Order: sequence, then structure tokens, then C-alpha cells
Amino acid sequence: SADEPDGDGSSGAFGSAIERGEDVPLLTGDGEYTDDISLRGTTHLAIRRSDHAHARIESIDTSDAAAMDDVIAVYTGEDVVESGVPNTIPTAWDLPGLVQPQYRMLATDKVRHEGRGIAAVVAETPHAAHDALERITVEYEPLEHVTDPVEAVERDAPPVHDEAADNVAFDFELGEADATDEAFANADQVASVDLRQPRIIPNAMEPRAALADWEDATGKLRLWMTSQNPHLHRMLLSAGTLGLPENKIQVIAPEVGGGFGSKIYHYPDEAVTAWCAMQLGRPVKWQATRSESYLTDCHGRDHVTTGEIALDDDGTIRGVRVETHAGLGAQLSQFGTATPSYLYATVLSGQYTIPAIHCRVVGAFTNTTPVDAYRGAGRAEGIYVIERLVDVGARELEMDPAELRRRNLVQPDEFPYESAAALVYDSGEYERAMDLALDHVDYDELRERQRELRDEDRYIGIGIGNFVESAGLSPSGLAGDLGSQAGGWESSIVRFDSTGSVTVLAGTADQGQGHRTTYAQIAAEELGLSVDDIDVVEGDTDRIPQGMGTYGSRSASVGGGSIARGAREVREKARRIAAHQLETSADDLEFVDGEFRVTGAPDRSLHIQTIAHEAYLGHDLPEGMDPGLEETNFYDPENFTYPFGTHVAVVEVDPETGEIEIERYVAVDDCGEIINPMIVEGQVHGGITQGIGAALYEGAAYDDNGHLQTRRMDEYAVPHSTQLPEFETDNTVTPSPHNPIGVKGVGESATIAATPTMVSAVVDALEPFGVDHLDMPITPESVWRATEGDR
Ligand code: MCN
Repeated sequence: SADEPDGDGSSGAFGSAIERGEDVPLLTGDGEYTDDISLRGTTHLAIRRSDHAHARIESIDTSDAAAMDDVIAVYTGEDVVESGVPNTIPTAWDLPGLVQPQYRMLATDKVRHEGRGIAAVVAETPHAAHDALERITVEYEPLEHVTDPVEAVERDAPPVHDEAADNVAFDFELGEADATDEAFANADQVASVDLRQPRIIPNAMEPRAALADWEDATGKLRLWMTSQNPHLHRMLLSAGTLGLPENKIQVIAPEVGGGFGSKIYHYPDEAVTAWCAMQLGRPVKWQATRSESYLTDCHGRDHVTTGEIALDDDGTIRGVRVETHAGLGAQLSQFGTATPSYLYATVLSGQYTIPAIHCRVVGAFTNTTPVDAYRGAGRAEGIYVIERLVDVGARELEMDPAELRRRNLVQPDEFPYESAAALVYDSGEYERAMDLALDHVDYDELRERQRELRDEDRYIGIGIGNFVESAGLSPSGLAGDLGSQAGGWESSIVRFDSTGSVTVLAGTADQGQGHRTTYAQIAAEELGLSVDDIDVVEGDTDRIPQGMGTYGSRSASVGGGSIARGAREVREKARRIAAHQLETSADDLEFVDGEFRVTGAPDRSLHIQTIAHEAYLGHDLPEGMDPGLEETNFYDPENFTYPFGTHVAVVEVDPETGEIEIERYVAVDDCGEIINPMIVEGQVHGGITQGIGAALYEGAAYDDNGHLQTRRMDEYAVPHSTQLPEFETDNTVTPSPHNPIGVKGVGESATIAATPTMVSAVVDALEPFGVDHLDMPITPESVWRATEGDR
């Protein structure tokens, strides 16, 4: 069950807005990223990519490129095949009936999306490698292509893979179809919405990069890379791609400049980098250009959906029915199957008691960049659908959208709450968070002001976004039952050294989230120390034997849970040593300020750091106790955590120009116990920004030839700081019973909340124009067109 962090609390570390220790090197240019690392004799890799969306490769002539100065080697997909390595980029999540086409490091027979790697040039300098790319001659036979997930599964669409003539990778269903049909038949009203969630391109500050070093004498590969999960990369590289045992691969993630999901995946490019190093016996470095990132980083979302909601006249939601076509891109990325299926369909109940839910998802191959998890992954898409449905339902019933939400919220005494979409929510006080958010904007007064302004032809809109998300996928057994090839556990080592300092080694891998600070806070709290006594190490598979990594907002709950458990074990061992040396029983010791004190005789005490020294001397330990003071912990939580909250946006929309101004943005989040309120607020700020980006600006576009049109920063619009309001944030705290420190994730919450909130606000502003829904991104042009007839 949930307990408070169970140090004595005197350290005060847990819950404090401690400044991020990692920021000084990051902000002063001392952070070491993959591209900053150079080994003696490093060579440089550039990858020739397909400029066709779909084509048969007739021939590749590399001779001119190979003859260029400073070019060391040019390889094609055939060379990789001939090398005899397994050469598979594996899928990491199976689904019933899933079609898994071959996915090699470099294409051999066909290219199936623009940007697909065809050939690799290794040269003495990056420039020489890039120049040589242009001297490779590729002859193609262009083939028909398809980029839209609905068109892809239509009868006459060209097949992306021979194995899936209908382009259907999977056809997934969740919930009870018959019960849902019955709920719809018996309901007073039905409202529906057709919507698209466009492709999002991740835009991490640091594009992907890899540096590989092969040591022939030991047969060991060292690979520095921009990874959110080095151990997972080690595992997939090992068996799937290179055929090396795991103990012959060291994956190191140095500083990683943002990921947002895109650096979870095992891409062909890093594998090619490693393979080239193995061929040449020289270090090989690959650094993606920004355009390469747009073309090859996994994209997010790409859903086309019809949603329906069945309601009674009093506002009771009876059922929800959803059918989605999810674009998967040309190849299955590792979790590209899980994201639009389990992670999506299971949150369709949102914060509401909905007795009947049915969802069908058709996963479609298209001639586009592979799609996988992007911040909010699946949960963002699902919450968007349910929140849009609640809004259109409220319109249908002519009921205030806050009121309709309130009437259906899961109540605090209903937890654990099992939804009709197969999740068991851990804990929550949804109405309290919603009320707090509405109070922040003076909701009733604001509605009044909205009515008054409409008389002056001014249109403000109030958007409400209620969300609940499944964060920290676990336990491993459940994940495995559903098809995951990864575990839901996390691992850590808590190690005192003989001077009394502590090193925490964690299997997660930060890309900006602040783990070095928050993990130190957890350990400091449990051990009665200051955060300055704690060093946190992540991102090196040789130093940290096992781990699953950072994604799905799991690090605080699963990684942090593991650290807390490890620290408690260490503390208990220290207690036994203290009891022995103080000649008392362990039960007679209290732990205050890092000291074990004999109850009633506080002058008889030993500090845990002194005990650490003793533990490594080993001179005077209890009978049978091994020396040392460290603990390796594997922690597999009993379930997900379920962060939740309500966001409210107030916008003013000018129907004449289509311009949207965000007046206010209020976010009330509940992520359980808060380790560091400043870091949590930072996560919320970043998340809102990305949600607003998706709602108003972002979206990948393909032209009629299947070429990505949004392939540069001036073509793909992310929000600028000047386009954002001051965010107003607040929290409620409902501890999760699913981990030892009562935390819930927060890394994705605000991204999940912000898209429905923003769309709700703009659509609310345009109610007088009869606008029920607008697809993202809602641009001035789309507003202008939607209001055209009524201006
Ligand atoms: N935290 C806290 N108290 C809580 C919950 C979390 O203080 N109750 C802290 C954590 O200790 C951690 C941070 O908040 O420092 C985020 O924790 P968590 O929600 O566990 O998420 P992860 O650390 O697992 O990070 C993953 C999540 C995801 S899935 C995406 S996508 C995302 C995100 O984090 N990508 C990010 N935030 C990002 N932030 C940055 N800077 N860069 C990214 O690429």
C-alpha cells in the first residue's frame, strides 16, 4: 500500500523545489552529447536515402562514390545481407494476427518511404561522407504509393508490403460490441464526431546520433547513442540485428537533448553505424542532420477516427463507440503497434463512468516514415477522442460542458475503478481537480462575460480538458500477456562508498527530465542525507547491469520506486550494523537525520555514513553478515499509475482574420506525491507547449508524390514562446497505492490534456457560427473557412 517516503522526513529532500543539479553543465556548454565524443581515428558515416515514397531499386552504383578522396567504404543493403548478421529491426510488441514484414538495416529490393536508408558511406570527414552520397547512382522503378491510412486500406490501394495485400497490419478490438450497440439503442441521444489527429514530428533539440567502436581483440562493441533506453537498445541490437551476445555490447547514452519518445526506438541508422564499425575496425560516427530527423525519427499520432457517444437527456453517458484508422508508416517500429491499440483504446473511458465502450483500430501500412509513440502516446489520442465526444454531447443536449463532465465523473469512493475499457484506475479526486481549475478562471463569471462579448461580436471560448492516463506500464506479466517484448520493471543500485557518499545507478535514462535531481531527492530522503551526498548515474549498460529506460512517464514511479526500495534495504542493513555496534536490538533504534539513535538514549548513536565506513572495513559486523553497503533492486509494480487533472484554456478568436489568442491557460495536475514541485511544473510547461503546438501549429504534410513537405524548421511550425501565454499551474495530491513513494507520472500529462483543451476552447468560441469541431492544427485559415458563411 502507499506510504509516505519512509525516511524520517527530516532530510526534507522529497517534496522540495531543489534546483536541478544537472543544469549548470547543460546551460554552460559543458554537457557531453554523443557528437561531442571523439575517439582516435573516428570516421564519419552518411546515409543515402530514398527520395521516392515507393519504388523498386533496379540498381545501385557506388563506384564513383567509393573512388572519392577520403571515402573509406561504401556499403549497400546487399553488403549487410552478405555479412551474415541477423539484420532485423525487430518489433517489440506483438498483437493477434499482426503482419510483421521484413525490416532490414538498409533496403535491398524496394524502398517504401522517402528517407529509407539505401547505402552507407564511411569517410574521413563528415563533409566527404555527405559529398559522396550524391555520387551514388540509384536507378528506381517508381511504384504507386499511399500516404493516408484510410486510403491505404481501400480496395484499389497499392500494397506497401506483399505480405499485407490490404495494407492492414492489425485489426484490433477492445470492449463489448454487443453491449455497446445495446447502450446506443437505448440512449436518448447520440452525438458523433469525425476527426483527424495529424502526424506530429518530434523535434528534439538534439538530432539522433551514434558513435560505434568495435574492439576486434575482445569482440566487443561500444555504442554511444542518443537513447532513452540503453538496455533495450542493447537487447534489440544483440539478438535482432547484430547477433552479438548482450555482454559483448555496451550502450552508453551520454547527455541526450530531448526525446519525446523518438529516442526509444531501435532505428536502422544506429545499427548501420555499429555494423560499419565492425566491418572497418575503426570508430564510426553518425550524426543526423535536422532534415534527416524529420524524415526518419518516428512520427506520432496519424489517426482518422469516427467517435460516437450515447447519452440520456439528463446527461448520463451510456456508451462510447470508436473506430480509428491508425497510420503505422511503412515499417513496424518497436511500439508502433501498442501505441494505437492498447495505449489508446484503454483510456477511452477518460474520467467518466461509462458502462459500455467499444473500439476498433485498423493499423495501416502507408508509404511514410514509421509512426510510434510520441509524448502522450496513445493516451493523448484516446483522451482527445473522449473529450471531443463529451463536448459534442454537451452541444447535443444543450448542456454546459462542465456540467456534463461533472455528472459522469468517477467519484473518490469508486476507486479502484475498473473501466469498461479494461483499466483499473488506482486513485483520484477528479471533481476536486476540475473544480480547482474552473475556480481559477471564475468559470460562471467567464460564461457570463462570454455571452456579453458575443453581443459585441467578440468571441471568447472556454475549453475544458479532463484527462486520466495510464503511466508506467506494469506489471511485466500483464505487459507480456498483451504482447510486449519488454518488461514493466525497473532496476537500480543504491551504493554507499566507504566515505559515506552514495551513488545511485538507475536503469532509466534522462533526456532532460531531471532524474539526477529527483532520484537524489528520493535517496536522500530514505537515507537521511542531503542531495549533495548523492550521485546519480544513468545511461551506461556496463555500469548499470539492467534497466528498461525512460518512456511512458515511468521513471518516477517505477525507477523511483526501485530506488526507494533499494535505499530502504540499505538502511535496514545499516540499522543491523548500528544495533550490533551499539549493543542494542535493531528495534530499539530510531532513525533521525541520518543517525541511528538508541531510543531513550539519544547520545548513543551512529551516523549512517559512519556505518558505511565500517561496512567496508568489515572489522566489526554482526555474525554472518557480508561486508559492503549496497543493494541491487528489481522492482515490478503491481500496476500502472493514473495521473489526472483538468486544464482550462480561455481564447479569443477573431472570425474575420481567423486569429486565435490564448488569454489564459490553467493546468491543474495530480501526479500523486510530488518529488520536486519545480521539476513537475517544468514538465507541465513543456507538455502544454507541445499540446498547444499540436492543436494550433504542428502537423506533417505529404505532397501528392509522397514527399514530406514539412522537412525543415521553417516548414514545420512549432510554437514560439511569444505565441504562448503565462501558464497558471496548480496541483492536487492523490497518492498512488501502486508504488512505495505514492507518486504518479507527470512527463506526458500536460501534452495529453492540452490538445483537447485547446480545440475545445476554439470550438466553444465559434459556437455562434455552428462550428462543432475543427481538426488540428486549427490555423487561422481553418477558422476563417469554418466561419465563412456566417461572418
Ligand atoms: N516527478 C516528480 N514528482 C512526481 C512525478 C514526476 O518530481 N510525482 C519528476 C520525475 O522525478 C522526473 C520528471 O518529473 O524528474 C518526469 O517524471 P515521469 O513522469 O516519471 O517521466 P519520465 O522521467 O519517465 O520521463 C518520460 C516522459 C515522457 S514519456 C516524455 S515523452 C517526455 C517527458 O517525460 N519527454 C521529455 N518529459 C520530457 N522532458 C524533457 N525535458 N525532454 C523530453 O524529451
